[in-house]
Amino acid sequence: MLVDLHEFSQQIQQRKEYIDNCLENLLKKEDTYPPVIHQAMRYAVFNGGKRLRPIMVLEGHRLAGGNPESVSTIACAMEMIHSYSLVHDDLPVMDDDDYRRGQLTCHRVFGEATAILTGDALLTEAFVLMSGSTDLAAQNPLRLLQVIREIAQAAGSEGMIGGQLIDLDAENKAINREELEGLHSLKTGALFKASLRAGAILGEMDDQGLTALGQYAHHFGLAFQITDDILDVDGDQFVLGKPVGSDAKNMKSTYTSLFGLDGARQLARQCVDRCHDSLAGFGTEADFLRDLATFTLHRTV
Ligand code: GRG
Repeated sequence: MLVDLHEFSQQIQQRKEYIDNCLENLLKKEDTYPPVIHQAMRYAVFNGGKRLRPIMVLEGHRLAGGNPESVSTIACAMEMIHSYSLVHDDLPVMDDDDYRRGQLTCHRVFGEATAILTGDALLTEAFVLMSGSTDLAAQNPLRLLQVIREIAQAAGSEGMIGGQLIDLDAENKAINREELEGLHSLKTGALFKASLRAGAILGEMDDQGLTALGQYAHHFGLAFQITDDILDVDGDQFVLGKPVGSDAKNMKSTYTSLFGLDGARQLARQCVDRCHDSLAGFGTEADFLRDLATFTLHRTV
């Protein structure tokens, strides 16, 4: 860790507040006709999320030498895509969750049909915003097209949606480490990778740099997923003596069910080391990303 945890969480907080402001301006107001869908879209986006994907878009651009504010629309679009995925993931037909981050889930407040439409609307609006980024289009239309395409692919059937499908399919089945890694690199890693690359592509970073950022994001996604699994079981389930990784609704293979809590922690540290290795070609300008990876090991939410 190059800076202390407290100082770094303040840096994240500042960036999160910047993104929140941009989202506030970009999302349609609650009284836009028809109001219910616009209320639900805002409800889904303003739920206390960490804004990691948009932070990565800004950071990729800054690393490429650009002004992060010039890619704020792309950053917000990534958050809308992420928010859509969470709304759909919480639906009764998927994870059937009543709460997300301590707040009632979208379908519990607005009903299932509206929640499906809310996810659809957030995904669609993300592409309305990105394709309407006239400043970026004027600077380099081909790079903007490349970014929109990479983001669509990352969210689609060979990216996040594909990962979600493999995950659903893996319920109540034993899967090995390779399969678990494959599904999470699609389900979680693809959006991180697209976010970091999007900012960097728009900043005209060279291919070597882009490949390195892609590798960082891949390992970051895995570290993030492993720590997610650790946070899910660390505490209650052990205290209550339930089997690690057990779930009231279904059985899923997780990093903690495969490797135990200590094994998962060790794997997370290895992924963070790989993140740092990926950044070897960058100087101190990449310290934020180095710290972000290390910070993942200490996260509590
Ligand atoms: C339903 C299309 C569709 C996709 C769902 C992303 C996803 C795929 C499901 C989310 C469920 C989940 C717990 C995934 C594991 C890690 C993860 C992506 C957690 C949520 O991301 P955070 O922690 O969310 O960045 P916040 O709340 O900070 O926005």
